[in-house]
Amino acid sequence: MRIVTAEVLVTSPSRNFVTLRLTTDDGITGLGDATLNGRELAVASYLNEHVTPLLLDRDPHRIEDTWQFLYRSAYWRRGPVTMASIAAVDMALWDIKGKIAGLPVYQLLGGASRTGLRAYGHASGTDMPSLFDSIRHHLDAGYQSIRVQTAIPGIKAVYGVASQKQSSGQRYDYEPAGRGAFPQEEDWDTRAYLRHLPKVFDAVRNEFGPELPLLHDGHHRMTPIQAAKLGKALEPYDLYWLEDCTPAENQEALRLVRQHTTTPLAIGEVFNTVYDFQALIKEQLIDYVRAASTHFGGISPLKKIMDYAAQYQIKSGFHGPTDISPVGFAAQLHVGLAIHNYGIQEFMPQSQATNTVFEQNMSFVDGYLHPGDAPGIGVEYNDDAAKAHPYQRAYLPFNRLADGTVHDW
Ligand code: KDG
Ligand code: MG
Repeated sequence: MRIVTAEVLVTSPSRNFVTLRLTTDDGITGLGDATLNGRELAVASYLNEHVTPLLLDRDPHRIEDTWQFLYRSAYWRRGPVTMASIAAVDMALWDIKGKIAGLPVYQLLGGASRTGLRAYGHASGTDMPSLFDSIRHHLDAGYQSIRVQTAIPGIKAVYGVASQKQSSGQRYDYEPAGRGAFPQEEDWDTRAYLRHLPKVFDAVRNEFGPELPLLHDGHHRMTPIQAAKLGKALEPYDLYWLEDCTPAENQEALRLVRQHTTTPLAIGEVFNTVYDFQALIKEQLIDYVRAASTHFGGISPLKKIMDYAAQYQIKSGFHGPTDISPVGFAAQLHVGLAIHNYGIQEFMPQSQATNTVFEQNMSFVDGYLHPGDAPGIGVEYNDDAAKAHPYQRAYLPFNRLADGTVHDW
């Protein structure tokens, strides 16, 4: 068996997606997600110019060999563009292998370790009543774990607060990347955030009681000592996790944070290789691995990092915003179903237009996700629907402090 075509498909149903489709000489197709929010065409170009020509005539069964060949033969290793490209190839090959075997990918990874995958949803509000409404809305929709993001007095728009207006005047809904020629500028004040957030969690616990698992995303904005202070301040509210409390590239920061707080820590949505997690796992500086199949080199390395993490009782919390396409999302559901050390899955539903382009088998019932039992990854690409949505330039926002300094977004 050999690969005869390799197509890079770019579509923008309500946001941009890059998908790789491989076809074998038997006519079996495999899909992989290569979406890198705000830098989509760099990955499309990397795939088109440097990867797809190498895939033709290769045996699609050789997933590990193809992964190692693409990783090592590039010489210039790692980085989000390279690893999203390799991820797409890896996923597409697992999809093909599953279709050949007539089995969903989770069966090839060892079979199901559970019946469903607990998911958390994104509640947010500009004030306490709207936040409570949003939490109730998520509970009514079946979510049994809730991420809480809130507006901060004095700050115009904050990551994750759906009802706020972006600087463009549009609602800051699920997708933070704004279509347009230039990234939108937002404002930020960490001291105001640190003063406000514990009050919000205090109110949420009083309203919803001690049982409900609550999560929060700090989105890389604190210094280590600020993150330590926040972790300590939130301890009475028993968070499931505090995510991305500091910028992820300074991994030593987590040592300092860990010395000061027992609030569980999750990090790694911007990591792209197992090496980024090496020290964090070995030194038990985190509790949850936030990698996403799409930005981490695919299904194969995601399974490997979770097997490594299992030795240290560290669990999964794979990144699942809408910039992980339905293909990448389903791919990591297969991993989550198979591994023993599953924790929780972030779930942000896609738009109707996206769900028309990507035909899926996934289900979400009573707060639990399942990738379905279709052979392979379980997602098909509707070319006709995709063609109606050409690429549109879009950028993630950036932050400036009151004195004009650029800050982590
Ligand atoms: O493209 C950026 C998003 O993936 C990111 O802002 C989402 O932090 C995020 C999350 O936890 O979902
Ligand atoms: Mg995050």
